[in-house]
Amino acid sequence: MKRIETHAGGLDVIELPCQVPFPVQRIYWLRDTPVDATRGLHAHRTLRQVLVLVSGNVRVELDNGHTTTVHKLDVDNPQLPIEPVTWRVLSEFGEGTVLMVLASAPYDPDDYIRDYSTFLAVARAS
Ligand code: T46
Repeated sequence: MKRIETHAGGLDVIELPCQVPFPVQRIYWLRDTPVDATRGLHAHRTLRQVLVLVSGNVRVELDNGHTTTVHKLDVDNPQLPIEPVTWRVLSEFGEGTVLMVLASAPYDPDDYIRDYSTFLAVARAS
């Protein structure tokens, strides 16, 4: 993401396709999340995504079935790619956080793995 500062404020740019490692087919954003809410708690079988923090801050835990990493998205660290077969847990949302997501495919409920044991079986078999 290119960040531009002007005397009247900032402007951030994502140019497609060169700055995203897949053709973007869907863009959505998470908003109005209560600060004590937890979102995610699932993995995707094939979907690739890039999280782009627009405002606020959020904690993202990524688990690939073998290791877990924690990412604090904020103004200095606004982007996070998530590859398929990664269990994600989003929590500690700051007040007014808006998290945009660039996704590689249209919405498909069948791509979701919402059961953690099923996720572990898929992750460890791949
Ligand atoms: C992800 C995290 C970061 C749709 O109808 N279309 C859509 O494109 C999406 C993303 C969701 N929905 C429906 C499905 C549910 O009824 O919106 C409702 C909320 O979705 P979900 O509970 O999956 O929301 P989150 O915030 O837990 O997860 C979302 C994405 O689903 C997921 O892919 O990685 O944001």
